[in-house]
Amino acid sequence: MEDKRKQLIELLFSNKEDYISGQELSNRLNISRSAIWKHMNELKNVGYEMEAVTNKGYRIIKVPNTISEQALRWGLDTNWFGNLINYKPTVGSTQTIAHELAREGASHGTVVIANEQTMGRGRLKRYWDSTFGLGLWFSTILRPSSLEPKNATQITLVAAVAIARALVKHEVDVKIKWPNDIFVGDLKLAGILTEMQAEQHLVDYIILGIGLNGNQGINDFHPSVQEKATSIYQVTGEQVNLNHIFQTISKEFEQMYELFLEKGFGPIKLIWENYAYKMDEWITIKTNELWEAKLLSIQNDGALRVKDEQGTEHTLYSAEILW
Ligand code: BT5
Repeated sequence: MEDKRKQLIELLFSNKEDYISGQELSNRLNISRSAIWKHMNELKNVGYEMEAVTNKGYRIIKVPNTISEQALRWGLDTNWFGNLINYKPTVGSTQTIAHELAREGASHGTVVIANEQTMGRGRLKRYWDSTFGLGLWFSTILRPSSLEPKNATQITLVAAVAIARALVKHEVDVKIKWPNDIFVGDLKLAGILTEMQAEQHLVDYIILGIGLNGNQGINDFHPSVQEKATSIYQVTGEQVNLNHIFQTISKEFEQMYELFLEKGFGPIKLIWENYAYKMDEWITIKTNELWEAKLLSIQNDGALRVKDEQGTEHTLYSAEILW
C-alpha cells in the first residue's frame, strides 16, 4: 500500500511537466483505476495538490508545506542521501534515534527527521529549540570508510558549506560562523551537531545533526533564544516549503561530501572562506585572558587561523570566541 503510493508519487514526479493518464498509471503500477483514485485522495489529504484534466490525466502542482515522508521524498534528487527516510512526528532527539539505528547497522545516508523534538540538543548538551512543524530537525548517518577520526570535525564544515549554498539557492544570504553556526546578520538561523563513533584509526559512523529554523515568527521561539535566533520566514517575509529546503540541502551536502572525500578539504575550505562570518574582522578571544585578533582563515584540520595585535598568528581549536 505504502509502496504503491511511493511509486505513484515517483511516477507523477518524473512526469512533472506533463499529464499522465489514469490508465497509464494503472498499467504501470499494476493496480486498478479506482485504487489509483483512492491513493490520489490520500495524497490530497496530506497536502498534495493535483490537477486532473479530462482526456489528459493527472499532474502534480503542489507538494505540502508540512513535512512527511512522501513529501520529503517527492523530488529528492540524490544518489544516497535520504535513501532511507525515517520520519517521526515527535521525538526526543533525532540524534539519539540515529545513533540507535547506526548501531543496528543502518546504511550510509539514512535520515531521521521529525516535526518536533522535545529534547533537541546542541553541543555540550545545550538546549536546541525545535518547535512543531516550523523547522527542519534531522540527523543523517554517514559512514565515510576512508576518513580518519582526526579529520571528522571537517564534516561539520562540509555541512556548513552545503547549508549555505542550499540557502543561497532559496534566496537567503547566510554566513557561516565558525565552527557550526549558520547566521543571517547577527542571528542564528541553523546549527550543526556532528557526533562520531570511532575505534582507533577507523570511523565507525558519524551522525550529522542539522537544525534549521524555517517558518517561526519571533514568538514561536523559546524565550531563551528569541533574541539570538531567526528563521527563513523572518528573513524573507515568506513561508517556505520545508520539504524543498530539505531536498536542496540533501543534494548540496551529497555533492560537497563527495568533493571532500575525493579532493580533500582544500576545495571545501575555499568555499567556506567565501561564506565566513567576520572574515578579516577583529574578534575577541577568551583563553586565559581576553585578547583581540583578526580572523584570517581556517586550516585544513578545520581549526581557525587568527592574527593578534602584535602580528603573531595563532591556531584556535576550541577557544571561546566572543563574536
Ligand atoms: C548547535 O549547537 O547549534 C547544534 C544544533 C543541532 C540541532 C540538531 S536538530 C536535529 C539534531 N537533533 C538534535 O537533538 N540536535 C540536532 P550549539 O552551537 O551548542 O548551539 C546551541 C545554542 O543555540 C543554544 O545554547 C541556544 O543559545 C541557541 N539555540 C537553541 N535553539 C535554537 C534555535 N532553534 N535557533 C537558533 N538558536 C538556537
